[in-house]
Amino acid sequence: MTDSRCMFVALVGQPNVGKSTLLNRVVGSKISIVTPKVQTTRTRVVGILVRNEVQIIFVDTPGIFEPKQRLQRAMVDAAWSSARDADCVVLLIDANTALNDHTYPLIATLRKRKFSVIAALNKIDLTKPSHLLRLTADLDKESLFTDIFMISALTGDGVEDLVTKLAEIAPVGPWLYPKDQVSDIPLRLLAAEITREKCFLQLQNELPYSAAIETEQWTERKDGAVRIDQTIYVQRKSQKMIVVGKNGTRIKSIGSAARSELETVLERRVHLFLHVKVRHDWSERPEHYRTIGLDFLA
Ligand SMILES: Nc1nc2c(ncn2[C@@H]2O[C@H](COP(=O)(O)OP(=O)(O)OP(=O)(O)O)[C@@H](O)[C@H]2O)c(=O)[nH]1
Ligand SMILES: [Mg+2]
Repeated sequence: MTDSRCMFVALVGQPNVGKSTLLNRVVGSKISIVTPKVQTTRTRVVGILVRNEVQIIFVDTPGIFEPKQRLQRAMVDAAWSSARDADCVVLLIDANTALNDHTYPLIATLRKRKFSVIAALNKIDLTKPSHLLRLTADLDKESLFTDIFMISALTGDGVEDLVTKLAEIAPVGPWLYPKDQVSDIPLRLLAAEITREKCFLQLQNELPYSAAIETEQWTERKDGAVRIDQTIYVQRKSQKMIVVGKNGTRIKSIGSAARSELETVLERRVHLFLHVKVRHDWSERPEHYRTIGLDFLA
């Protein structure tokens, strides 16, 4: 292809601002999990979009916050390293908030880099116009953003304008992925992420943060179905009891929600077997970080 163009766009922002929702929206399929809880995304997730001669590679990142534990540090580190490697950063801001002690340090860090930064005010479906105007004026004062978009990743409002802008500014260069590819996430990891999403949605409070999911086996069956065996690692025995639930009801319900979504994503029948194990130190084990694509930071 002549004059092909290609660009890496990192989606960064505080936890829960809608980065993963936007990624799924732009590529038109669910590749990054979404929940109402903060710190859902743990690693970088790539979504690829083709517009005429342009390939835009979106990188969804874990939310940026003040990390305390090792896993959180690795998550924030992965977010910043994706931003460093990008041609352009889209800083997502929840349009219902004001610039604050969490946003200013983010803006200050982005200012130090040489890539262009676009602001996207998300969740405008919930925002009063007067508030939007004030927030836009405050962002404008920062003299950092080449553009400020107002979007709703949930409804799709304004997203097309953002994508059009990105396609315009993409530099000349060869495509890095085949034309039809929408992500580079391995299926085993995607399957584990789907189960993790259901754990986030069905388990209360801190429990989902203490859980990690691994796809242990992936067995193709002669009838075209696939058998997937996964382990949910929790850190304490009491957590295992909660995940399993009375007479196994909770784990059954998590499994059935995950299986149903897996069947949609994989377009085939799925037999999902979930096992729960206590491994109190999973968040201290380097191999776990490798499995989900994070660096283990000393
Ligand atoms: N009303 C509304 N809700 C949204 C919008 N975008 C995202 N959400 C909701 O906000 C919550 C968080 O969305 P995510 O996409 O998981 O946010 P995130 O920035 O990826 O979060 P982390 O991975 O934790 O950093 C979910 O409940 C979404 O449904 C939007 O445009 N409007
Ligand atoms: Mg996310």
